[in-house]
Amino acid sequence: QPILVPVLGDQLTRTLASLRGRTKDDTVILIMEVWDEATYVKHHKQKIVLIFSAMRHFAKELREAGWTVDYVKLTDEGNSGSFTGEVARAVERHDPRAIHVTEAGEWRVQQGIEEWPDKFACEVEIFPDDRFLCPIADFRDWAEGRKHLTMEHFYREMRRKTGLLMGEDGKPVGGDWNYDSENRQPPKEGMDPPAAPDFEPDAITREVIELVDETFGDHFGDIEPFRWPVTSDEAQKAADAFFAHRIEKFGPYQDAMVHGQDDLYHSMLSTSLNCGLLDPLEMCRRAEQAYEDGRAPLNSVEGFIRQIIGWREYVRGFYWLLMPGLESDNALNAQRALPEFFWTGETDMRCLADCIRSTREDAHAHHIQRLMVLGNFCLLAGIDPRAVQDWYLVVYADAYQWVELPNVSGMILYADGGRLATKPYAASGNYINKMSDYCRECRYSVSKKTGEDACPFNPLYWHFMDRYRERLESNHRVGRIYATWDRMGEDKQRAYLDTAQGFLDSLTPARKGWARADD
Ligand code: FAD
Ligand code: DLZ
Ligand code: SF4
Repeated sequence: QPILVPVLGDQLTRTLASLRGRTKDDTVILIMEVWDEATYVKHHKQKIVLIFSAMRHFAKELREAGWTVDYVKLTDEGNSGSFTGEVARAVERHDPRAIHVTEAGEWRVQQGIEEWPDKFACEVEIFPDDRFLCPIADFRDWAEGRKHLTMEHFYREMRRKTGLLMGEDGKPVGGDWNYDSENRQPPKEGMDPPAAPDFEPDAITREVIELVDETFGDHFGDIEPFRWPVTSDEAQKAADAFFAHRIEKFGPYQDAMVHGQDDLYHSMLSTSLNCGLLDPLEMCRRAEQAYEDGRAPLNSVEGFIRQIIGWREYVRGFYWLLMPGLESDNALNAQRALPEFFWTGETDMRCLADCIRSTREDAHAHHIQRLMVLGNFCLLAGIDPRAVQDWYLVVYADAYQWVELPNVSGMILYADGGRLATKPYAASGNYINKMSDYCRECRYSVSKKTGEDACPFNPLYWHFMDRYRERLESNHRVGRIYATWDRMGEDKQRAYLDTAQGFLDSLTPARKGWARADD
């Protein structure tokens, strides 16, 4: 009797906890394309292509290395459509003595796995996912008794724990923990970052593209050109290119936005990290090496490492700490429907239109686009958190709920009541103008505050501040802004509020069925 090892679509790692230590002659690895996962939201077509193709390539590599892989295709006869259903069928086929599975990344899936010991007669062992550097229990311990879950404090512990950028004396290399103040440069005129590599679809990917096009043709997003890495070799090549050509300027231009340029100096590694093709700690060590070799400055390298052992680990711990409540949190009681233009890109707001274009074309937008353009809009306009969560989960190829939800509910919407961020990241058009070239050719004027031609972010900002005065005035990081508001006088305030209200009333709500078949 073999041991059955189900491997989920974001567990495509040879050293996965449940695979480590297994021997080829008594193991059956089960990989399943299932309807439920492909449709619990209507994922961007490229996200499904990426995951199915990466799963098929992973199975091929394992077989070539001598493993027994039971691979269930979406269209296989009898496919039950769910993980539990497919494990049940595999138990019938293989009569295993035990099931070994690594815990799921997402709460929804983990709930299902936790029922397996009752459902199946054989032993079920659930392994912690140690591709993450901070075990869920350690995050809980860290969080216990803390009023504020400040990422920076967590990050410093992770630096100490991993030894990354730490001197012999236990102090951070360079003397500071954080070089963020050096990492906020606006884009330079004529900036021309070396392009991130594209990966041509091979026969396996082409077959998946056809399948997805036929089966999920009504899902959001362009299916081609498809350029994501789908094997660990390709992902390593993407990483090589980043560490050779782009990490140097990663830090300074991390927050910059340029119309039509989607990658800039970003690593473009999240899709590979999240489905298991790359190891996060190894990526951080490579960044550290680039600093030690003098190929990249400390602010870039520290910035990159902080995103991974800081933010990435932090949001994952935060997710497991606060689920399932986090999904329904709505501290600001935001109720507005998502505008239709989030799906069509048809808006005169040039910044939003460009971010949505990149999202549609590549299933990607970089961090500051997600945060300060798309996210800031949703915050200011008071969009219902559930609709925003669904959108982010659908549209990005790197989106899994464990990383999407804390970013959406905590970082952009303040829907968690301020447990992740100490203040809402609300900004007027001025921020976008400073950090991008969007405003120059926009139909709206970023310098106008009220009236038809005013950049909508300007009146929306004050509309938001006014709406939440009672809650925000006592926040020491925002409260002072109300003195400015009060100095404006009633007429000006009225003009702001009326312009914002007029704009909000003009928004067309998204039609049903974009994010979920049954919404
Ligand atoms: P880089 O800019 O090169 O950063 C390096 C790595 O750091 C990323 O690959 C990622 O693994 C990690 N990282 C950076 N910022 C974050 C963050 N805030 N949270 C977690 N990890 C981070 N990232 C996802 O992987 N999946 C998501 O579903 C996702 N949803 C987001 C939603 C919102 C509202 C916001 C504001 C951010 C979201 N992010 C998400 C974080 C971030 O935008 C992406 O990780 C990043 O844009 C991916 O591109 P990159 O690999 O070039 O990142
Ligand atoms: C996102 C996704 C999709 C679209 N399809 C599958 C699938 O058919 N089979 C699978 O194993 N995984 C898929 N995934 C990724 C899973 O949703 C992911 O593994 C879980 O969310 C982890 O909790
Ligand atoms: Fe965006 Fe306003 Fe600038 Fe237009 S003017 S690009 S809407 S910030």
